[in-house]
Amino acid sequence: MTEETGQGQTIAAGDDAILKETVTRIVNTTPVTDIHSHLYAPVFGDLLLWGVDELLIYHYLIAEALRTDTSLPFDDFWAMSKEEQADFIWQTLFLDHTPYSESRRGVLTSLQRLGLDVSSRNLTSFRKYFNGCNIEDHIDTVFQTANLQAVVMTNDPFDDVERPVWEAGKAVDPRFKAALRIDPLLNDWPHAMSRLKEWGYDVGPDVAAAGTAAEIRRFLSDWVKRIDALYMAVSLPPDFDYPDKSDRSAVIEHCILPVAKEHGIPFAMMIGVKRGVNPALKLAGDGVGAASLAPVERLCAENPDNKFMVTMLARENQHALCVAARKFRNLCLFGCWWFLNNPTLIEEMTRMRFELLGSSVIPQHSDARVLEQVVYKWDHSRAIITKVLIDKYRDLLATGWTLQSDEIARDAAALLGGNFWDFLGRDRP
Ligand code: FIX
Ligand code: ZN
Repeated sequence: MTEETGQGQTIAAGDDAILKETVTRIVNTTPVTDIHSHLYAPVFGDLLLWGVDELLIYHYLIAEALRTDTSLPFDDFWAMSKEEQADFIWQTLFLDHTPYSESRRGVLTSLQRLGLDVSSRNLTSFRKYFNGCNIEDHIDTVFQTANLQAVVMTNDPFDDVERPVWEAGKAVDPRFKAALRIDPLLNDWPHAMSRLKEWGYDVGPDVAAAGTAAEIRRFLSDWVKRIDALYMAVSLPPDFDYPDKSDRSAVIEHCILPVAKEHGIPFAMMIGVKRGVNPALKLAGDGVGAASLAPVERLCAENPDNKFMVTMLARENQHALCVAARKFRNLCLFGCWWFLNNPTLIEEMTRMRFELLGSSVIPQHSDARVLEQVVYKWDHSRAIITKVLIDKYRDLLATGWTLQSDEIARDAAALLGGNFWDFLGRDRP
């Protein structure tokens, strides 16, 4: 039985059609904060990737195309122009074979939701549409279509194209938020050391030496402030351990943890990527491996005043990660990362997370590298979150509990962004 109250509509057991309609409407109309992407604000120029050719040469699709047409040597693919690569991928993955893999379906969802007729199979007409777009207006269209409120970039001070834009102090479109990405600092100290020296930081080979650690902290603090970083982030291999005798552990202990604590920002760890399993595939050549939860547990236990965000790449790690999140309130679990961003695995992970953590999780991020990808990534994930929520609410109603539609709206707002802002201790936008 349903009725209107001060908290919206009351939904009880048996109101299945109303439950489905209400959850679907609310999840679809709740704006998202996308907490991890590789998108850039327009001020970064060519770093902002967009358009159908970029969609087609997404590294997820490169991996699929080069295993589907095995006659093309990798080097010949890399020698092609961007447009030639896109032509090859379109022909191989969409015309010569049926495009039902998640990444291929994703291209079609994005094009369709932007108003293009994918049944035409006419790449030339898709190119024409994008050639006619003004980027500023197009960003508005994409944000509206995806119902996206804000997107967090991946900002790398070691990137020679990106760094000067920040150093020039140019204004950044406020919908694009910053995250300080520091992989070289943690995964390749000798290289990072030479760069830091170049930029005027007095560092040496021994990270734990007081002077060097202080200078690394100064570098981190300078960048956190310069870009107003919402968090500091790193991707880590499956054999990540902490503490150990590595430079990485020393940087975490002496530099990252104190700086993160001082600025009140989380340290985000993305664990389980094996970089360059097949180097011939370049950006498409990374793999996955199961990791240990022990370093995450130790970091959370030993540093209760630090905040940690964690996502893991291996399916095998998902259950233990949920359990760890139950133990540590300073641990925020997020997203279905990369090879997990497929409907089967998103659904499995979302169910498990809702069952173990209720609404205290960030179920998804897009990891979009190309602007229009946010449309499909959020369309596909919203549908799964909706489906799982309906099931969980239905089970709840079976106990005799009743639900207010405002409570469903509260849950959706938390899951699609609110939890992130709350964890940061910042106001929701
Ligand atoms: O390290 C990361 O942030 C990864 O997401 C990327 O390196 C990866 O290439 C990617 O795009 C995955 O979706
Ligand atoms: Zn990423």
